[in-house]
Amino acid sequence: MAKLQTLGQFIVEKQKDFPYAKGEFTRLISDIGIAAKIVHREVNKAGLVNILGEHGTQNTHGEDQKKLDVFANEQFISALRSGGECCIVVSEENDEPIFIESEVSKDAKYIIAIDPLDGSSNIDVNVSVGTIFSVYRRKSVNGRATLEDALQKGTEQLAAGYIVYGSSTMLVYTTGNGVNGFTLDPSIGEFCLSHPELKIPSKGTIYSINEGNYVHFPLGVKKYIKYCQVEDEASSRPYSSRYIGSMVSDLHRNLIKGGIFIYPTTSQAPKGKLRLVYECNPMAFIIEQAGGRASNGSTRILKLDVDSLHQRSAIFIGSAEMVLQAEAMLNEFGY
Ligand code: P6P
Repeated sequence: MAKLQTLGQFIVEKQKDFPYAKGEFTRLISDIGIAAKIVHREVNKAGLVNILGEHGTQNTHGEDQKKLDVFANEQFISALRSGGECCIVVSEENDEPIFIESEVSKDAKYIIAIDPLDGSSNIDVNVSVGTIFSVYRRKSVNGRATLEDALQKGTEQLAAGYIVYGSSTMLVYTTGNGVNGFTLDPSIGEFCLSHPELKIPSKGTIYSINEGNYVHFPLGVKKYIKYCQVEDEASSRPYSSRYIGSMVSDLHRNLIKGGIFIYPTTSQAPKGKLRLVYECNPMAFIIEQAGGRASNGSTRILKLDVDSLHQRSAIFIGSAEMVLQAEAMLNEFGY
């Protein structure tokens, strides 16, 4: 029986790997872990506590009943605010950055970009959802942190991770020294190391894309989808099509089994749908650290300029050989 190692024990042991240790990162990740446990609790009883779907219902205090993604957003922001290490939160749920200026956060150096509950439209039908987060260090040196601190390229990330609220709740993260996965043991309320040094297979037999948009895809994407469907025993094709509609769940499966996830530009979404800052960049950092590849079809995701908080990007991400194949077909037939 392997020795049980909690997330907290792991971070302390690995603190030497984190350039700005001194416990700051330990505090950040443990704050995120606490919020994740609270969200886990609500996600897992969502159908019972009237926390589903639309606004309009009232709780006992006459307040609007929170949609689960709003609830999750509040939990992460509250944990980061009280933790004192975070000076800006960029959230999918908030148009503007949240500047944290409190006594406890006066020396805070970190920016967190977060999608608090990605895929939340799935929650009402009991399909797994996730949280995605990125950690940056502020570049401005004194006074109030600035918007520019929140508009850093993906290569500047100090850490990135996701929580997937599925058949079990897992936290997977990287600080640039590989990827490690922790499974929540609700009986002790701890994330425990369950998937050390995760590596994505260099090729797989799963492709994940919403083929309902086929008519709107660029020709290169159409050609790649047909490539996946051709019978060719030597390359284990046709591949399997697996698409949950929840990025964290699709990417977590492909990280473990191998595969490619694609959300390309379409005629209706000419810049793509997924958001660069709190979806594409963190997932690209994690997948690259696991030995995979992530691009917008031509440019490495982590190298893309970040011009606005909620900008969108196309994304081709997963097993390196599969992403390279897709990029080659985009290059030949058009983006
Ligand atoms: P579509 C969920 O809404 C999300 O942001 C990602 O989690 C998911 O991969 C994608 O959108 C699904 O989008 O257009 O295929 O429903």
